[in-house]
Amino acid sequence: MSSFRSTLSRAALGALAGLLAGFTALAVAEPVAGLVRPAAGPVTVVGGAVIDRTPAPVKDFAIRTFGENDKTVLQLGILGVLVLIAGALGILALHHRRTGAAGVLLFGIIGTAAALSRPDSQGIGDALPSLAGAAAGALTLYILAGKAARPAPTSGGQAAGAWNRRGFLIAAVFTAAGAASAGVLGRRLAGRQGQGAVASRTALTLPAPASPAPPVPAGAQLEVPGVSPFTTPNPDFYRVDTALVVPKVNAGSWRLRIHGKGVGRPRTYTLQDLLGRPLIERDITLTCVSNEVGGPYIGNARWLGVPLGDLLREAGVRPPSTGGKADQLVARSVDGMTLGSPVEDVMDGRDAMLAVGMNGEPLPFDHGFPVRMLVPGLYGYVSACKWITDIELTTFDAYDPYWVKRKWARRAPVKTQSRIDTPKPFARPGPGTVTVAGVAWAQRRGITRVEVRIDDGPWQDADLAAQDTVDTWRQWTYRWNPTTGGHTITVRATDGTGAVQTEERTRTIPDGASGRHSVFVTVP
Ligand SMILES: Nc1nc2c(c(=O)[nH]1)N[C@H]1C(S)=C(S)[C@@H](COP(=O)(O)O)O[C@H]1N2
Ligand SMILES: [Mo]
Repeated sequence: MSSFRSTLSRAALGALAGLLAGFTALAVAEPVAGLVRPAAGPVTVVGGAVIDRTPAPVKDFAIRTFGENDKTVLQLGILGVLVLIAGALGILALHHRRTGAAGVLLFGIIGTAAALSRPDSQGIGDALPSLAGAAAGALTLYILAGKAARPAPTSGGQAAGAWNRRGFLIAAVFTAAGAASAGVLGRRLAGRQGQGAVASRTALTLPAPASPAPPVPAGAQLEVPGVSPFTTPNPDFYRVDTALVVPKVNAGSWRLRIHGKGVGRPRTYTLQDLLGRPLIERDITLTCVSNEVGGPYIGNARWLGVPLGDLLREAGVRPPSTGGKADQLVARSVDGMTLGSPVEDVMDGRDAMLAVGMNGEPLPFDHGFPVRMLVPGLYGYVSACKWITDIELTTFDAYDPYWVKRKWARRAPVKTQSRIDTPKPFARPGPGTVTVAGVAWAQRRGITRVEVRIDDGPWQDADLAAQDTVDTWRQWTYRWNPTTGGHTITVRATDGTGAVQTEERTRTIPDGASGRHSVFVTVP
């Protein structure tokens, strides 16, 4: 019994040694990443590598299940796995110090491989955080396992175990304290890297648009509680991207290069170059292809930016319809994301832009500061490159961007859709008339009609709010006098081409969900 207990407590010591070693590894890797590049930290690169390799259905599931917390869940998952492995290596190290320490080093190699495999890898420097962390972790484990395992000096019949337990404890406390301070230092350094970018955003004053957006029509915003506000405030605007660390780009050193097939005059622009040009201001509704029927990944904002078609024409680009050789525009971000849009769409006169402003302020970092691309009518993953730094003209045959490599469609215009915002699913609306309301969208085509159906009843016209533009969503409302009991409310929209939103349910992959949104409510 007592030998079982001592085995158990020694195993616990081993596991603790392993955890401290893991903690030390991360705490050393952090400041090194802070110095080299915050996005090269081991958890970030491993997380990014996992995202890159996650099959689309699983990624879809993660977005659906964890929503915008998907990245936090991923990072916690990685930390959880690390804790388990570190503990196991610690126990192993009690009897096999070298093997245990080598196991920690192996993680440095995994981290290095992940770092170098990332699309935004800046080369061998990105290996430093993982390697330095693993070396520190391995050394820590080697020392602590020695303290935990070494037999006590049995001079003069002293109680065995007293010396090595104290030695272990002292070493453990020093390790924990040292690792904690290294971790704090790491956060400081990583924070400092972003400070210049933050200052450059604060200092930025956006010029007035040469072509302002007319005020949003008074009737575009219904006075109905629970309906999505016509203009989505920036803090509420959905965020979908693969960045585990939001890129903090300094506006002063930011550059955009335009080059590739058919670009007669390749050029590199600074932010000042762009701000010196005539800017347009437009209301545009942005939608994510991963948005389920009834889902939240859609928002509408007033954007300020440089017309992209003009910029391309200046560079000598011609659309395919007038003989241009390039049919795909590939936008690349500072974090290595690639998105491909049809050149024809970008140059057909719609308000495709390089946006610098969102709802009256410089782009928030989360939404692509200093410059992002927008093409009305296309899902975000084929158009809305955030933190953009490079535009290459090429062909759909020659290059598949990030999501296309992962089985999403090459071309993805936004599908006509509608959503019930109120009442909420399973609500129990009070007595009397129920105001049903929501939004409908069909960017580039506009919404001309919205209908509501109760249970299997006839389709009834909803009242439409005023239309802002064909590129924005449109609110609608329906006054419903229900009978008591459970009811299913379903909505469908008709777009400017006269096409009625299809009933056919499809998944989000490969080119966006179709089908109709319904909500079940119980009227008491
Ligand atoms: N650099 C970069 N740009 C990106 C993405 C990304 O992962 N990285 N995601 C795209 C997708 S899928 C969408 S839907 C939109 C979302 O923009 P938002 O986060 O500003 O709403 O950005 C697009 N631009
Ligand atoms: Mo998206």
